[in-house]
Amino acid sequence: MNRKEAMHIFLSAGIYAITAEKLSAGRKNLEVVEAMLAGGIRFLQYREKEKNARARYEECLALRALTQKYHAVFIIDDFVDLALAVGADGVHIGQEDIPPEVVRQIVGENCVIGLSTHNSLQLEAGNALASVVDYLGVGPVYATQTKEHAAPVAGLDYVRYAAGHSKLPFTAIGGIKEHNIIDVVRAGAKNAAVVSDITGAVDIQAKVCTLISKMRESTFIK
Ligand code: TZP
Ligand code: MG
Repeated sequence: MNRKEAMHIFLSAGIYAITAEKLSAGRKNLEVVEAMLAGGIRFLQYREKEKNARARYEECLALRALTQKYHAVFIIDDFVDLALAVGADGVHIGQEDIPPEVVRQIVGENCVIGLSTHNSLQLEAGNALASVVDYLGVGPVYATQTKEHAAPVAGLDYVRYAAGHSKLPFTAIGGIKEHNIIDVVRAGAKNAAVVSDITGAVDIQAKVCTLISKMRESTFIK
């Protein structure tokens, strides 16, 4: 799909799911992603820092085919070469990765670029890149065990700041779970990225359905 269509899905998806095989109760990414898609996930990030490049490539080829079947957006965390190699829809980069302008030169115009931000300064720098970057990550909203060396908790205050100041659509991330997602929406997030609450769920499909409906519900009552 093209970049515009992918970002349309970002805006309507509500939940942005991210893989974490280590936090998937012994299940493989492929099985976990099948359940995510069956539950209604349409925006997915492959985040796998510890496997070797060949293993990531093989896995992403299978995930690309699967996400295509569901017409879901497929984003790769960190690895621009991997995103190009498997024909992913986009790439997600952090503050310490290759600069977004350079990533744009590499991937071309038809590829989504997401950029993580952790504070208002980084958000303003993201605003200055609004013609290069498609969406921002905003967090960590709450403490998380999922990301090693995560930035200090930025809290709901940072979500409120992003809701008021971001020129780009954004996803809130970090410690977001079924019990607190309503607070994140009330702080102004229209998209929430969830890792361990989904990958660790006994019934992933049911968890995804619950998160999506809570997201929709709370958007209405806001
Ligand atoms: N970036 C900021 S927090 C985070 C990432 C990748 C991990 C969020 O994981 P969880 O399990 O939803 O707290
Ligand atoms: Mg990264």
